[in-house]
Amino acid sequence: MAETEPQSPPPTIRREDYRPPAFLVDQVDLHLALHPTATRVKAKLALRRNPAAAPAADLELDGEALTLLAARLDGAPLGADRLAHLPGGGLRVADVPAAFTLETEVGISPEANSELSGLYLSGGNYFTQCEAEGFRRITYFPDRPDVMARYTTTLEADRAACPVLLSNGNPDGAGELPDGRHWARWVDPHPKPSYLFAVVAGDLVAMRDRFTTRSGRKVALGIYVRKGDEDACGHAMDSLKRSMAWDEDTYGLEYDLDVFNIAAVSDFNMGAMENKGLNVFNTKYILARPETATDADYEGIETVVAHEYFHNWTGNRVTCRDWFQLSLKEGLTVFRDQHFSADQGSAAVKRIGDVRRLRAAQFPEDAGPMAHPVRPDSYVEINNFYTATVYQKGAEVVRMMRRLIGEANFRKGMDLYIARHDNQAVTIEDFVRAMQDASGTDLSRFARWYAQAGTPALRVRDAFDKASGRYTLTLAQSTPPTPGQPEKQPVPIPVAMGLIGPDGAELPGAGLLLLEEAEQGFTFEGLPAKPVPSLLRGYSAPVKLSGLSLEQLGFLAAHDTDPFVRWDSAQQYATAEMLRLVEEVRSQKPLALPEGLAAIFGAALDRAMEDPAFAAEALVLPSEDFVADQMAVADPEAIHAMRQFLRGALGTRFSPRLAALHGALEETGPYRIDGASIGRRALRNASLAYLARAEGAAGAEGLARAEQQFEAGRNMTDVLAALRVLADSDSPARQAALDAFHGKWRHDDLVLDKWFAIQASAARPDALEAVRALARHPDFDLRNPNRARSLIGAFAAGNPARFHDASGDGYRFLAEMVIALDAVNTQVAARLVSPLGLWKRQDAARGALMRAGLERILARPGLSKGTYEKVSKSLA
Ligand code: 0A1
Ligand code: ZN
Repeated sequence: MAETEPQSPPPTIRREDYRPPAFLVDQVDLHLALHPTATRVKAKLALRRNPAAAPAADLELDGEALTLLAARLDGAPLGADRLAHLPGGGLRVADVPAAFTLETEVGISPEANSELSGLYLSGGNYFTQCEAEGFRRITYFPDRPDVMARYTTTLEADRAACPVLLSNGNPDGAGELPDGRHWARWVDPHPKPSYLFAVVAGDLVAMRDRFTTRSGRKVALGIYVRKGDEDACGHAMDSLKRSMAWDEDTYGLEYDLDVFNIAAVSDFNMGAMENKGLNVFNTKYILARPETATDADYEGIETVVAHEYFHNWTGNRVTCRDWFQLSLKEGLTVFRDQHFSADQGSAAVKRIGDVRRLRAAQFPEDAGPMAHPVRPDSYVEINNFYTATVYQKGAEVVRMMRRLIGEANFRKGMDLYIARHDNQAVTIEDFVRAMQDASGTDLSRFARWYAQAGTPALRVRDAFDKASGRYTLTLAQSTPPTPGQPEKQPVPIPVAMGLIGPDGAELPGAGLLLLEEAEQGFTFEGLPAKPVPSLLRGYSAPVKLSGLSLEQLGFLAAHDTDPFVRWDSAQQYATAEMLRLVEEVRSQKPLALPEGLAAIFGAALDRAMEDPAFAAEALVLPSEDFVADQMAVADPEAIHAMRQFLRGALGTRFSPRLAALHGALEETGPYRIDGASIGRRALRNASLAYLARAEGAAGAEGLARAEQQFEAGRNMTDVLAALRVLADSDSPARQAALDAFHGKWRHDDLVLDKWFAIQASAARPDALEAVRALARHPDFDLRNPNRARSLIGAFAAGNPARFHDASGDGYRFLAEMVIALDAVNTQVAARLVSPLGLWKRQDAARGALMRAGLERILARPGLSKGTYEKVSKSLA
């Protein structure tokens, strides 16, 4: 047998190498005859040479996993002398005229498509996913976002198997065909990039509604799901209508087609996709019933439905010139969905959740081997750059810009951006320029936020001169080096702030400081006494603030008028105490509950009923990963022991009040998903979790309450919170509860995902064994991304104590799973690599074991380029 050829590494794509496309496509006429293993795709493209590009004699089209059946140029068949297959699957047509039509016919197999990119089957129905580069798996095409074309799509399929035939745009006829087949045509009047193309076909049913835009356009809304799920679309539909109204009210942006359809699919690589007029959603972000969906699920649906809808303007009408500009649509659209959700309920609680997610996902990315700017400079596999940095940090950058130029100017800037660039594929510079021109503010330095990776550290010092009443705040910034960027420049950091007097009253002087240099002093005159500075109100910049004393943090936690700073100061206070306790665990000292922390916790309980949603956030201790991120060398065992100790000690100390809250907040009425009800359930379940960890009788009472709450089964939020408490305990009721849950929900995929995830993230000593057994469970399916993530992702990213087991078994498990998955679905495989990449944070022994896991993956012959990129960069 021949030796395997040594593989040459896949090429790196660089932003600086961008060249305009040699050919443009004005019109695309597609005809898809759907068949599970032999779908035929006919494409007729009206092409012309791009006057803005260097002239080329040959046309090169992207293609992947296509079988070419026929090709014609201006009606004449193209022979082998004019056609060449390119490495990777593309097609070259030699010697083409300045303008022409190209017709191709290809064969594809949706059934063989486990990658879930291009046209694939899920539960017998057809779906497409074309972002970023999936359209080339459907037909030969210049598959890049700066080629915008008008599409008509005709679908043909067996009527019994596929009564529903959907594509982008407006419907334009349908009819019968011989042999039980039928057809439908869709016309999309708006030019679009190929990544927004979509087809959905199969045996689906629709929940329907209507929306009239403010200029009077009547839009037919449809959410397509599998039979039996029609009753679970109400929240998604309601979220959609609220999103449509919000975008009109907030940005004057109206919907632009006669239909807006959403189709839900159980096999999907991401959350959802904004295809023009036909969004495709992971069922996780559509289906919700009180018995099956948690409050977090309801919130996720609202956010993701809004996000995809908002893309219609920020992404679809104005799109990206190339994939380096991804944050142009994603950062802006995340900012818009965050703003929308904040407007639907408590803005402060929403902001706290968003910042928590930023710190949990983006900060580690920015400090790890994959760190990249919001606008990356290079990539190997673009699918690896749908990251927390591009999405969440990108949204923070837009938010900062809005704070700098003001709300009214930001709105003007949005209007200008859309007026200038409607139906264009543009760059981040174009967006910043619109904001600059509309506001008259020079944003050239601010643009560094898009170019520089790494989380800036912001350090504060202060001084007070009693005699003159002058108070000086000195702010200093520095950004750590990241791969490929050893030196960093200062970035403009907007610091929203206030001053709090010793009596807790807000003093004059609140406002916005702009730190533009490495270090700057800001003075405040005429103060009667030394104030405590309240900094980064509303989290005005995505930076790590330090320099306040424990005393100042405790004071802000109690007195600040800004709810975000109140919450964050308590978190920072807890973090400092937790870091101290970790050292005590390491030197085997007995641990004691820090009284300052107990006081903050007690005060949060005292005020809990004023704002239960806020209180629920305030009661949660910083996560184990967050604490690890603050250490030079993490110690997962010690961190876990410390945090478990604290949870138990707080539960014990406050058990009467926790029990009282749990009792008082019991719901008797119907399930409601308004912010107030969600907040009360969150507070009640946070109380339960502490109570169940208390020592002695209180803890036993907590577990008994959990059992009762599990059995009462009023809604999935309460059931799951109770099950989580039991799954994390040694209660004899634990296994029975897990079994009962499985027995009841084994036929509901989304609920079963929760059952897998709860066990994978339970920090019991036997967790990995349980996870390995679950990977062999008949209900486990590596091919389903939600299921794979619920087990593997929940363990590797959500169970630090067990993933980092000193034996290295957790790392070995993840490496095995990534290897198995890479043969099935490379996108999901590559995403799951991330936890192994953070080996620099661990001690030398763990670091070596983590690297061994990465090396094992890398040694695998035939590894995909996406997984290769993640693993090789993680080892560098
Ligand atoms: N644009 C979508 C995200 C998305 C990206 C890639 C996908 O397939 C590989 C699917 C969805 C969004 O931001 O929601
Ligand atoms: Zn998006």
